[in-house]
Amino acid sequence: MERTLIIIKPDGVERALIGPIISKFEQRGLKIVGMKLMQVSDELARKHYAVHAGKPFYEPLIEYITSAPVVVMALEGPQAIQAARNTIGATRPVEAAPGSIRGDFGMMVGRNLVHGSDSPENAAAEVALWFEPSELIDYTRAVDSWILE
Ligand code: DAT
Ligand code: MG
Repeated sequence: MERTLIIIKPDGVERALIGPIISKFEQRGLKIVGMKLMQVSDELARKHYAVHAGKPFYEPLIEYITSAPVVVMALEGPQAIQAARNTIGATRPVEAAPGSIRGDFGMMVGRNLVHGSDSPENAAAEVALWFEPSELIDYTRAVDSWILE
């Protein structure tokens, strides 16, 4: 089992797309093990996007992610990182497949609606950065045997 960190970015919250975005992950079969609405601080934004520090889009990215509340989730499932990335779609929404979140709802890279961790190492670090252990809930869904072989 893997866990991955998902952020519904400020445009997703402001555009009233929280429900449709969560539905994509829920319908896929990914299990929500943590979820909260929060205003991201400048400090947390810079930690989360540290890998992009110095790039031309870094400051606009920090401004964007701190510009309105976000919904942050930890999702669990087999190969959850790859499954979630595919459900989110390509970084540039015009290149994202129809049916993906960015492909269905997005137009531009700087308003691409969702973040998803990109590797097991980053997923573990990001889940730990955004959630306290006590905010992550272990439970079994009654439908799990219909989703997981
Ligand atoms: P992703 O969010 O698909 O993992 P990433 O980690 O490469 O993409 O970049 C993080 C975010 O930074 C991305 O969602 C949007 C922004 N970004 C990335 N590359 C960009 C670019 N060339 N121009 C503008 N914004 C960019
Ligand atoms: Mg990334």
